[in-house]
Amino acid sequence: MTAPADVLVYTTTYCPYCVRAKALLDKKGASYTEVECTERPEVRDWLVEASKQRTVPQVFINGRSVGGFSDLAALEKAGGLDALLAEAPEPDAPPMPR
Ligand SMILES: N[C@@H](CCC(=O)N[C@@H](CS)C(=O)NCC(=O)O)C(=O)O
Repeated sequence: MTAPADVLVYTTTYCPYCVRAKALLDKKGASYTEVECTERPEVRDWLVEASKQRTVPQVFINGRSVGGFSDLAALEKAGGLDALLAEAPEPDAPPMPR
């Protein structure tokens, strides 16, 4: 499946959950942009605000916070991930740090 959705995965180095989140998206055939924020404290601060979580990874689909790997896996298990990945982004979606 090729996802038209704008998928952003915020990661840090040495993060096993980040690896798992990316592996799940790879398995789904979803394309995504990885935003490595180990050395980007301003992005980490933004992430806490935007996701209400302090851990990485944080996954956003079309600007919507999905959460971390466990949230992504739960969404997939519940059968809700495909629909989100199939949605096209809004043309006027707010900009996200990349
Ligand atoms: N339930 C979360 C756990 C994520 C997690 O514990 N991530 C670690 C890195 S692999 C983390 O962010 N630890 C705290 C930190 O690095 O500040 C998920 O599935 O994404």
